[in-house]
Amino acid sequence: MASILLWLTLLRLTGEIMQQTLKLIAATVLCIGAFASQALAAKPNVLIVMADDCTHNDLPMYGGENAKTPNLDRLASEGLVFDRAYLAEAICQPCRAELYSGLYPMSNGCAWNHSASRPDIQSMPHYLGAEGYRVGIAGKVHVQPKQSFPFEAVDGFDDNCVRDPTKPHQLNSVKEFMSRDGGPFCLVVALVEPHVPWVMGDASAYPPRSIKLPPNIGDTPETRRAFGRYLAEITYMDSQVGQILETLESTGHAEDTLVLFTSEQGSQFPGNKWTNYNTGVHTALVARMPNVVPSGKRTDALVQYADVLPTIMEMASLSYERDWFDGESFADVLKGKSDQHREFVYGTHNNVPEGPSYPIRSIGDGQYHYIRNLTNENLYIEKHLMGVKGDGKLNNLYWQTWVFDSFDKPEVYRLVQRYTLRPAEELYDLENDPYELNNLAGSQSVAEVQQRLSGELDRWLELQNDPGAEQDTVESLRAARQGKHRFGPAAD
Ligand SMILES: [Ca+2]
Repeated sequence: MASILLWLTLLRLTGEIMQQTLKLIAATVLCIGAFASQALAAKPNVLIVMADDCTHNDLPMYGGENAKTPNLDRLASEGLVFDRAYLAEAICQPCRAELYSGLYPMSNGCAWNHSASRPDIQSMPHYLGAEGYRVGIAGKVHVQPKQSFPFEAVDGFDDNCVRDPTKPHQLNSVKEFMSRDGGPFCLVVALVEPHVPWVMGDASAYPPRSIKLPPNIGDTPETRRAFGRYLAEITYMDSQVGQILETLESTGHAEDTLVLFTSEQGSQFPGNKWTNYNTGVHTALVARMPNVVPSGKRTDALVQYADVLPTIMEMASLSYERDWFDGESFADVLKGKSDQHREFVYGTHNNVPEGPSYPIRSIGDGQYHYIRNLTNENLYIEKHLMGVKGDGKLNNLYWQTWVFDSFDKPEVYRLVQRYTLRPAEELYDLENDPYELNNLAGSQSVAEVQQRLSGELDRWLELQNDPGAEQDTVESLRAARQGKHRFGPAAD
């Protein structure tokens, strides 16, 4: 009898233990479930929309006095506008390689247009893909080789800068990519406006005579006509931004997506793209994410394209090693916790194959911008401005009118001179001279600034293992195209 009682007691105890264990398992499962859903919420989608060859301060949000951009204005009112965002090299391919890899041109290997990054580097698709992201690109890709940038191709947008106006873009594939199950998305939509040829949009909305040309643009009738076509493409680009954001909204992801808009580098007009001037390397950057990124605010934080990928990693709570990137995360700026980031932004220009060798290096601290022209005894020539090839749409003819009008227009002559014949060193106060028309280099009043920026530029060039003029050669470009990069930190 006693043994039966003992047996029953044991059985009850075992039952209780079992019950408690089951409760514990259930609680653990619930807890894991809750953590998993929290972790999922911590991985936002990312949508990067890029313009192409759009000078940042031709946009109204940066003081542009001509272009109409209602969609970008609305995005700016909903997000955070960066007043001091830069890229290292004001040409399509190198700046994209920097953005997607988080590495400066010398580090990722793409320091010339139409070249290639190192075949062993990792980029956005690798780092985010390893963390469960679907990483896609629609439109212009223009980075090489494929193994360094294994984006999923998303249809619907022209991938060629030379846009065919008879083939409209369509948003079905973008929508499908955003809506698809299977992890968060990171999607780049790289538009090809307002890159030449300027064939999209309604140029009649910008009558040449009513345009207020920026002070670094030569005032000739042909330039005014071209500028009107460029402005029409900016407005067309803006309408695409609006449609892409509407598509995001329609998928229900407007709230859990970090949206970044950037203008890429400056326009084809002389003194912007292909130069390290402020209208070349200074880019528009707007970030939006409801309840995370402050809305309707601006920041002076100094940031650079190499910072964007580590920023996305931090915004998604993904761990990474500091030495994976040259850039550093500015997530604290995005979250409204800080208004400061870098002390300096750095720039490079190699002119081959866009024209004869003309290496430029530069550095900025937000207010002052120091530019070093390494072979300034040579003429600066950009072959795409000569208009000798094509039908004049891609290789525009306005530059010849600058040269022609130099005869009796001193202000145009000065711009031609500024463009083709440069001093060894240039220093500008961007706060008072954003178009960089008054070179302060050598002035006693800014001697300390020049020394500080010049010294820091030297330090950076050494870190980058940059050989200077020797890099801007056909041989170096050819080696890079073959994946046999001759210089740079990774070549050691
Ligand atoms: Ca471009």
